[in-house]
Amino acid sequence: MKINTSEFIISAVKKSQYPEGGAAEVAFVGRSNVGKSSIINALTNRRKLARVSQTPGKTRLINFFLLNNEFFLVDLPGYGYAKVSKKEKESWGKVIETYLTEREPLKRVVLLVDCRHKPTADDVLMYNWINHFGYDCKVVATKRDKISNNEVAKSEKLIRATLGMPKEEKLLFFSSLNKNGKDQIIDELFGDINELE
Ligand SMILES: Nc1nc2c(ncn2[C@@H]2O[C@H](COP(=O)(O)OP(=O)(O)O)[C@@H](O)[C@H]2O)c(=O)[nH]1
Ligand SMILES: [Mg+2]
Repeated sequence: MKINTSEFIISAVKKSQYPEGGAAEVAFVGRSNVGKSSIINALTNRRKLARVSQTPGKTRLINFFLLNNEFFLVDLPGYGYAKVSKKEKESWGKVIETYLTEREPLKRVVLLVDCRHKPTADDVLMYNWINHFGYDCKVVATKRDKISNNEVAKSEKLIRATLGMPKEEKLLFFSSLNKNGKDQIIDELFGDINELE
């Protein structure tokens, strides 16, 4: 599959702002600063589709991007940024929860984790949530360029064990810097989008 077009549609907080029409959705979620905006830009071949921010924790909205005029890539607010108030964290939680619990067109959630670190308690919670609500889940380890080839196996083992991923579930590695294996990642994340229940 190829991503030919990508178009920002809307930033939403409330359900009433989500796009209508029922096109399938693939949501991206992860800790703030995990590289979510970067991978969205890399996969869509756009420099600034999702703003890459040096200051984490700035995105509080759900951004909907229409890809190939066919399906939505949904950018969920990052979680786990330490320097925000408890109240703000709760409001993000609500925004994400509302979307994840009540979004019929949502077919898959892509959980991003940093390949250099053990997934956090929030990552584990998110992974369990995605599975609990019955969405297909793909885990992508970001910033692959930051570790050596030798370190990949160790990273994979730690991520799998911490999240409790079943053996048959793939763990994908990606670098938004060198974009190695981009076509394969696109196929894995979007190729079967119209076949998912
Ligand atoms: N080396 C490297 N840096 C990355 C990669 N992806 C993101 N970054 C950097 O990590 C920081 C956070 O990235 P961003 O995409 O804004 O993360 P977000 O908060 O999850 O949207 C930025 O400084 C990026 O340049 C990657 O694959 N490799
Ligand atoms: Mg971002």
